[in-house]
Amino acid sequence: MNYIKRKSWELKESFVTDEKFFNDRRKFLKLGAALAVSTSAVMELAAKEFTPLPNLHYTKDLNQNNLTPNSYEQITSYNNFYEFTTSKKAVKEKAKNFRSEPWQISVDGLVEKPFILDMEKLLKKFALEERIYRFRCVEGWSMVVPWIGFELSELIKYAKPLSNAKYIRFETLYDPKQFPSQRYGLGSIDYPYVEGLRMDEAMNPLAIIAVGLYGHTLPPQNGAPIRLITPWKYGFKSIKSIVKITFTDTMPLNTWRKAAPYEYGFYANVNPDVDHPRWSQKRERLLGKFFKQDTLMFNGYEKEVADLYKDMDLRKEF
Ligand SMILES: Nc1nc2c(c(=O)[nH]1)N[C@H]1C(S)=C(S)[C@@H](COP(=O)(O)O)O[C@H]1N2
Ligand SMILES: [Mo]
Repeated sequence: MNYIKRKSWELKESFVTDEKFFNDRRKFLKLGAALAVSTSAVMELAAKEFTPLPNLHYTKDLNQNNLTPNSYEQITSYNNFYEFTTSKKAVKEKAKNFRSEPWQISVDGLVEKPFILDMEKLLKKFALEERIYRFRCVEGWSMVVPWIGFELSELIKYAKPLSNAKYIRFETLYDPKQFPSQRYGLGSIDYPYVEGLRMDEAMNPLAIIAVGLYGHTLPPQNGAPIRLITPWKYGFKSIKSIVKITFTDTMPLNTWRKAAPYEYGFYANVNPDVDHPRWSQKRERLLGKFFKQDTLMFNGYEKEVADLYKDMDLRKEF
């Protein structure tokens, strides 16, 4: 681990989060002197948050949209992963012993030949790149994440789907031993978690298979070891911990649509003009910000994806 980073992390842990100590200005200044650094330098160091050192090789995103990523801490401490718990702040702790190694993904359905992909092999087969994307949960919060992954279209080409394959269906691991909600039937959804895309959506260059964030392999709470990311759609489309990919000619019944069809559709495109039946989708709270910001059509990716839906009534097919 990088020395400076570790030092800042330790400072944060041992001193600054200790409010009593922090508030005792005299002691604090004495400490500053002892360390032979100014108070502001201590505070600046302390303000830096933990980010793991990269363990993946990847090409950097040029970040032409000039997005400012949320911190690693924010992205990995506030999660939706119902298999562990419905409490966003508790996922990280409940998921910490998740075994995502070894991991296999079966690819089947309307393909030339079904096959099984080893996670290790997959990481060698596809060149990784960083994608800094906006991410908008249907609940009204959002973040900016530097994902590491590869285009879903690459995987599709590799899988050689038949011409009658119109949709792609994804399934999360079913393992009640590891996922408490699968054991106890919690979260008011069916398991395994299922998602799907129309083939032309799946082929869009924005759709990626993510295997990391901040240059490091995905932590369990964010869907280790492999998940989908479709940044123009609400977060629930971005299915985690995938073990099965099926090419099909019928629209997959995705988990949230199955649970509440009047509230969640198949497309789930981010759309500030189509409210959720129980709340407005016009605005969102970016993690770490106090004031809400406007939600953008297709989450700011209109130029890239609007064409996919030009003949659709987005109110009916939400
Ligand atoms: N298997 C599975 N995938 C899932 C979920 C889930 O509960 N289970 N939650 C979804 C929802 S609602 C959101 S907002 C995102 C959250 O991703 P994050 O925790 O990485 O922010 O994951 C999506 N993928
Ligand atoms: Mo979500």
